[in-house]
Formats: sequence, C-alpha cells, structure tokens
Amino acid sequence: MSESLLEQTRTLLRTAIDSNAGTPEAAGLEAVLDRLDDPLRVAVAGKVKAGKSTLLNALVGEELAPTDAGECTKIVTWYRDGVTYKVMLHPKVGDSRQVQFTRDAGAIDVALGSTPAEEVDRLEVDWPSAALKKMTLIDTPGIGSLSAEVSARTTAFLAPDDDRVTPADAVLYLMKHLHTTDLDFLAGFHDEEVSQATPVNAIAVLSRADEVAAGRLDAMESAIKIAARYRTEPKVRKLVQTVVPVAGLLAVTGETLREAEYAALAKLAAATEPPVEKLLVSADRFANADSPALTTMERGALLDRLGLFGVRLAVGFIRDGSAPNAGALAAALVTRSGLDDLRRVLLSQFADRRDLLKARSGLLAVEAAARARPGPGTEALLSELERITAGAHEFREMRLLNALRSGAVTPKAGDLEDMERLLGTSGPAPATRLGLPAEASENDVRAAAQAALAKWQRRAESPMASPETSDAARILMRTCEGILAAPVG
Ligand SMILES: Nc1nc2c(ncn2[C@@H]2O[C@H](COP(=O)(O)OP(=O)(O)OP(=O)(O)O)[C@@H](O)[C@H]2O)c(=O)[nH]1
Ligand SMILES: [Mg+2]
Repeated sequence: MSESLLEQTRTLLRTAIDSNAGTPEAAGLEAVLDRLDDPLRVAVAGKVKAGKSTLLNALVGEELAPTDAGECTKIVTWYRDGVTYKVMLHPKVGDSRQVQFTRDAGAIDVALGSTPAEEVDRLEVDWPSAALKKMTLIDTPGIGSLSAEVSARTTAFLAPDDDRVTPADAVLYLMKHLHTTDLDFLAGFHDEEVSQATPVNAIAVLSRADEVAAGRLDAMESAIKIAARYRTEPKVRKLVQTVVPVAGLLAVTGETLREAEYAALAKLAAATEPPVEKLLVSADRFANADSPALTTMERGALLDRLGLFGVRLAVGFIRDGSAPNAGALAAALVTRSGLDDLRRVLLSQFADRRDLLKARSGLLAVEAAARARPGPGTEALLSELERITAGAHEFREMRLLNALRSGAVTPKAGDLEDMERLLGTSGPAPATRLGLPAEASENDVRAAAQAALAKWQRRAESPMASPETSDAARILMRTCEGILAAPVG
C-alpha cells in the first residue's frame, strides 16, 4: 500500500527542515512536526460574548475557562490533557514560565504576575481530562471587541496574514446571528493553497440557542430551524461543514449542577404565592420581584447559571415529574442543550478526520516556510508538495466538496445529497458515507459500495455529462473503490 498522507507530510516536513537548517522557519517546522502526533487543536472563535468560553467549558464538562469579565478572557488560552494541573505563560517576547493559578468557585484564575495581558502571546493550561484527550481546545478572545487590539489578537491567531501558519487544525465558529463580519472572518481563515478554501475544517455553532426566542419554551426548536436554514445558505455552505445549534450555558450548568441549585429550583416549582409563572415573565421581574420563595440573590444566581429559559425549563421538568432529583434534571438540561449533537459532529467531522486535518496543517506550514524563505531547495519542495496534494485522494475529495459547495460543479437534481454524503459530510465512516446506519453489516456496506460504484461509473461515462461532472463522478468512484479495498473485519 502507498504511504499514508500523514507519512508523506512527515517526510516533506523533514526535508523542509533540512533545507532550512539554522533558520527560524526550521524551528517553526520542527514544532509542527512534533505536534503532528498530538491531539487535534480546535479553536473556539466568534464575536465578543458569543458564548465561546461557556461552550468550551461545556465540552470539557468542567468550569475551566473564565466567562464574562477579567483579563484572561482577552488572552488566547489552550486547554489540553495533561498528567498534572499546570499553567504555562508564553509571553510575546522572552521566555515562557509556569504561573500560579487558583480555582475557588468555578473558572481557573491565572496570576499573570507582572505581565500585562497584552504582552501575553498565549496561556497553556494542562488539565487531566478525558474530554481533552482527543482534542486540545483553544479559547480565543472575541472578534469585534471594543478594543480593536484584543480582537486583532484572535484574528492574528486564526488567520495570520504574514507567513505564519495558524496553529489551529480546525475551528468551531460561534455565531448568534448571521453577520457579514462573521462571514468575512471565516473567509479569511480559509486558505486558498493546499486545500483550496474548503469547509472541511470548520463547523459553525448557532450559540446561545436558548435566547433565540426570547426565552420562550420553544427556543431550541426555533434554533434548530434557524440552523437548518443557515445550512442551506450558499455563503455559509462555502465556509463551514454544517451549523449546529447549542445552548452552552444549559449544557455546562447541567454538567455541574449542585444539589443546592436543584433544591432552589424545586422550591420555585412549588411556589404558589405568587406562582412561578408570574415571576418568570422576564429576567428582570424574576430577579427583582417580591417573592417569599427565594431571596433575590438566590434568584440572581439561578439566572447566571441557567438564564431565563433554563430556569423555566428546569421548573417545567420538576413539575411534570421528569426531573425528580438533581441527577435527572442535570441529564435533562444537557440533552436539551444540543451538546450531544455537537459532540457527535465534532467526533465525526474533526476527530475521525484527524490525520487529514493534521496533514493539511503540516503541508500548509511547509508551503508558508517555502514562501517566506525561498532557497535552492524551494522549487523541489514545492513540486513535491504539489505532487502530494494533487495525488492524495483525501484532498481531491476536499476539493470536490468545495466545488459542490461553491456551485462550481452542479450535479443533476437528486445527486447532490448523495455526493456530499459520500464525500463524508455526515461523517467519514464507510456506512455513513453510503447512507447506511452505523451498525450496518460488512456485507451491506460492500453491497452499497458496489451499487454506488456502478452508479458513479454510469455518470462518469454518460455522454450527457459535463467534463466537471465526469471528473466528480470519477473521484466518487475512487471513494467507493477505497471502501471496497479496505480490509474486512
Ligand atoms: N442564556 C445564555 N447565556 C449564555 C450562553 N452562553 C454564554 N452565555 C452568557 O453570555 C455571557 C458571555 O459568555 P462567555 O462564555 O464569556 O462568552 P465569550 O464569547 O467567551 O465572551 P468573550 O470571551 O468576552 O468574547 C455570560 O454571561 C454567559 O453566562 C447560553 O448558551 N445561553
Ligand atoms: Mg471568552
């Protein structure tokens, strides 16, 4: 069997390091090579207060990243699985050092010491966590923050316009509504070279989904509909793989729900004078109205943890008996938040594609270094890079997906969905690509792959097909052949 894409990337990185020996580029490429075997690095990005840190915490299942205020929300922070709890501060200039942190109630509070936030390049938090084993998560400051400088830090991190390469392998982009600045940003993040602007490494999250319908109980249903509509927008399709609605606050609070909070919510659910419906008309009313059920402080705390929608939802679950205890309520909140769907999408679109995404990052790094410091070996290096990207079927699939998404290839009606699925937009597992349930038998998968191969062969050879469609069909045939050639068992 031919060398895997990741192995070819490794070899090319080594060649590039040799031919740049002694330069800063070589050091940068060494770092890329070292990280090729690390977990995937996924950045969480989006506008100010889009709910990035909250969602990151939900994905880890712990309150780690500071939310709302504080200097550290303005610093790019990596959270990765580690053997001990440790925080490293990497300044823009000078040596990295380990720093102290505290964790009294919730988020990690890092002591920056004498270093002002604007002089910090990034913080790296090592945190033993099963959730971080597959993916390192990177919290970024909000884009479009009041301070242009803070926003610039995120843009520089995700879409550096010098010849540095973005340190993220993939991006989770949070948006509350569709803004053109969101799209501009995403467009900038997508490189044109190795992968030709592909949505393969980006997923959009319709964040704070519980707020979509001003806290009404059908908020999540509305959010699901809005996300489905976004998914069909050509502008969005060109940039991201899919759009998933998530209420991060509900998720993280569900995962960390305390007995005392359940008790407070149960008291509310039982309140009669005034009944809880009257209190829950608005966040303001809930926080400030007279009620013997809970103190205003207790109500304020519940609002911070759950939002108005979350409090309504929790009270409803307790009343209808579906949450008789804290554990049941916690599970119900997480289920309703959409977090499980996001986890599934992350797994199939990012984690299961790790090698492809890592190879892509590595090849981009080689290309950036070659352009930054052209030398005698550069031409050979670039032609090898070209050979790898043109030859790797994974990249051809990426380019085809991009062509479909951008409208450069227009298949006949009914084919588009099959094509996208076969290219892995619903997940890269063979059964999923063929539209079969995940538990389909080997025989069923093979039979479906045979049928798909025959279908795309007919399309490829059809005298009616445009050259683009024939090319597309041939790529899909190769995908089917790959599935059929995979070892059984
Ligand atoms: N109702 C509701 N509120 C949320 C949700 N996610 C975050 N929030 C609230 O929105 C505010 C900002 O949340 P963060 O997670 O700090 O947002 P961020 O995008 O990290 O903000 P910056 O880093 O400052 O740009 C906090 O008060 C959160 O409690 C959500 O899903 N629903
Ligand atoms: Mg934040």
